[in-house]
Amino acid sequence: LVTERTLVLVKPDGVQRGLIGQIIARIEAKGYSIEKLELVHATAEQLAAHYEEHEGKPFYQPLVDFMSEGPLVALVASGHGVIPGFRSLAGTTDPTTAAPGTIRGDFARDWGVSVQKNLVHGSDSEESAAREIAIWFPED
Ligand code: DAT
Ligand code: MG
Repeated sequence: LVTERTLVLVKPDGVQRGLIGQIIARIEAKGYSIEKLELVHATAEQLAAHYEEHEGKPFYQPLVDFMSEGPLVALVASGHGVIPGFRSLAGTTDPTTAAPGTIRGDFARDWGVSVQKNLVHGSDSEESAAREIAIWFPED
């Protein structure tokens, strides 16, 4: 059994709405372990690195602005298949169509208004996870 690690962010909308506990509860209920966890106000450098794949897209600047509106929770979760597993818990990017039972499907409120306020981030590949963990937990 290979233990995988992923980088999860509870975005500023999730922190502001008091959803940290419910989101982490779902990660733990699935059987994943929390290895690292930090409440942090993201720096411009961290967000530029984290979202470098989206630089130049029309939603990039609003996204980075939103991500610096308030503190967020960065955490490393581990477990077999946790990278696709957490993205499955999160639901699709656009909360409008995120399935009921997913974090975005159950809790996101700004459907139809803002795709970016979708509560969580989860790494999309092993390469992304390694890169993103180094951004939020540089001592790792
Ligand atoms: P995900 O977070 O599901 O991996 P992504 O990596 O494609 O999605 O995009 C990163 C974030 O950017 C996403 O969580 C919300 C925002 N975003 C993506 N596509 C968008 C769009 N078309 N309009 C506005 N915001 C968008
Ligand atoms: Mg992504």
